[in-house]
Amino acid sequence: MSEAVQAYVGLGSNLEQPEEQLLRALEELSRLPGTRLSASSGLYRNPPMGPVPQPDYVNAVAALETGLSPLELLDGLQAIEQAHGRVRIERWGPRTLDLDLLLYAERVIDEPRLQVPHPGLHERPFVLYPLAEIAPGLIIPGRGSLAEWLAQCPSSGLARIDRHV
Ligand code: 5RY
Ligand code: CA
Ligand code: CA
Repeated sequence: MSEAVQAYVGLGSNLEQPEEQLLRALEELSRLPGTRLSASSGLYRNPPMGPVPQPDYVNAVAALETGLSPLELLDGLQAIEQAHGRVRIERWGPRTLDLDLLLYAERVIDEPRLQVPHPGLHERPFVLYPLAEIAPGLIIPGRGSLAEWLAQCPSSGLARIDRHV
């Protein structure tokens, strides 16, 4: 796997035992073809952002080393979401599992199916804080350093969940 690259995936859930959804998803990410889980952040409980009233979320970020192309990886993420029984009732509504391809190597991708870096990444505390745990020195292609965005982003409402393991 000499052409393997580093990719970052955001995980979120606010239905049907969110913590368990995320722990299972981390294991499934590590089993994608040609892919290794190189790091994962802690789990953070936090209030929903956006226009839809819904339960609190649990969010985390995973670092993958993968030989999959961006669209192959996206297919893999969507297959895992489906396996978690994700159903779309409304845009930005509650979900059993959401997996977002946040970053893929240093690539900037702007296609109908896939935008990388993820368009919301740099302004969402539930992405920035867990990402900073596993990749503090990261540069977000086209947007600058993670540290600078983090400094402008209040951590209010984010509670790291103790994993009694
Ligand atoms: C804003 C709008 C829509 C932020 C804004 C979305 C999650 C968003 C969420 C999640 C938490 C959504 C997308 N301004 N809230 N809201 N975690 N996803 N905490 O994963 F994120 S819908
Ligand atoms: Ca999302
Ligand atoms: Ca998504």
